[in-house]
Amino acid sequence: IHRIAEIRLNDKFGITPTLGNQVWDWQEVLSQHTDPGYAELGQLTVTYLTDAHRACAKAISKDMQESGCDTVHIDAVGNVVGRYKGTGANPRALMTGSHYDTVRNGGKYDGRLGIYVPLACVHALSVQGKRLPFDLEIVAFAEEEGQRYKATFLGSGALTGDFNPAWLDQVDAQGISMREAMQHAGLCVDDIPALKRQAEDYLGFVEVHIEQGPVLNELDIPLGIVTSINASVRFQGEIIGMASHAGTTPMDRRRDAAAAVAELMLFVEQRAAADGDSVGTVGILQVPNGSINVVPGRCIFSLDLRAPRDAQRDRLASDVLAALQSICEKRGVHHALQETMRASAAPSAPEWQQRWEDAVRTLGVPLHRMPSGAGHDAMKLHEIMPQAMLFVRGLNSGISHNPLESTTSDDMQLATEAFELLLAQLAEE
Ligand code: HGY
Ligand code: MN
Ligand code: MN
Ligand code: MN
Repeated sequence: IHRIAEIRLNDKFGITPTLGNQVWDWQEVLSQHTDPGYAELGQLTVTYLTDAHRACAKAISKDMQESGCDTVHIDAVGNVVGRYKGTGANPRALMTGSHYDTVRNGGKYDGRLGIYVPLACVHALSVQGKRLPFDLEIVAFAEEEGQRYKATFLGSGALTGDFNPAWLDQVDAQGISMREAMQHAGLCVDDIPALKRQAEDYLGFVEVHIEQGPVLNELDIPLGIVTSINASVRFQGEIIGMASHAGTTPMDRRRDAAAAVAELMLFVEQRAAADGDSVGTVGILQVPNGSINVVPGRCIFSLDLRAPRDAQRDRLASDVLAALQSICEKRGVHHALQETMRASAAPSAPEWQQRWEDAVRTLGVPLHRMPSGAGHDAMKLHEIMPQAMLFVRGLNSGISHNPLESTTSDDMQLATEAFELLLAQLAEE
């Protein structure tokens, strides 16, 4: 751990040595809220607009209020928005934040770290009675993971004008529509279009996030500078074959839907690997009402394909879809496929990447630039304003989307110090 002597940035901002512990504590409290059925398993799952999700929104609102945010509100899609007013010298605000929903059986830090690191800085400024020349707007995005509904980046998308009204009619596994879930949560659907932010009102967007990979851990570097967020595309689909008797159907007479997906899965694995820096995942492979003695007649599956550049992603996707077509023809099965998300690569804005680099350099932390294989809210805000991200090292080889996801309060402290330095530098500009 690179211990850094306490730094006096200048007469305006001090570094508070306990911020890392405060971020740690906030996240521990927040991780107590989990969806029904997961608590007894000791698993963290907070999906869009469940009671646990609403409890998280309330907890984050309280933390924002207690940290000195001048205004805190929950917006029409469930984002929690806290604003720490500036002196008004600069009419444009700096936006920051990340998401508070999780994947099923996820980790405590994915998303949440990016809410609490900036909030710890607001708390330190507020305690010192300091004001920045610009407003700082912290957004806890309500939905990024697309778990309960296929509506990835819904929270940040609402701010960029990308909320898709068709999402309202999607139903979850219990048959509850998003519209009903919003009504149950007291959210007003009609107010969603007004959430769109105007680019001219903002300086930019910065996001702190755990790396969710092994690179910083292996380099033993606590912070990383994100150069670009990879392009991605996601599909949900199903293959329809013919259910038949497992004992009497000869192997050359089967229309096995699951075997077709399995063959596709192996194609995705070797085709993505062939690029070297693409990734392809079949994360969902389900035989609905499957039986041990029935050849699968249906198989539901997902595709998640990513690459550093849009064109590379598109080549990967077209090869995978061509393979799907030929596998289906060969096996006499059919497929239905729906694209559920597409996001372009989001390069960091040079001036914001530079600010993170200056902050990390001032901390004396070795500089490591790296792409993000994971998608982040920053790639949505990228569509309307300049953005850049800071990665925080994860333990356990940076494993994520897994309860083993973890980092240290020391590294949280360094991330908070880097954020304070970025704010201080911006305030000087
Ligand atoms: O899947 C992702 O990249 C992000 O964690 N939503
Ligand atoms: Mn995630
Ligand atoms: Mn995330
Ligand atoms: Mn029988």
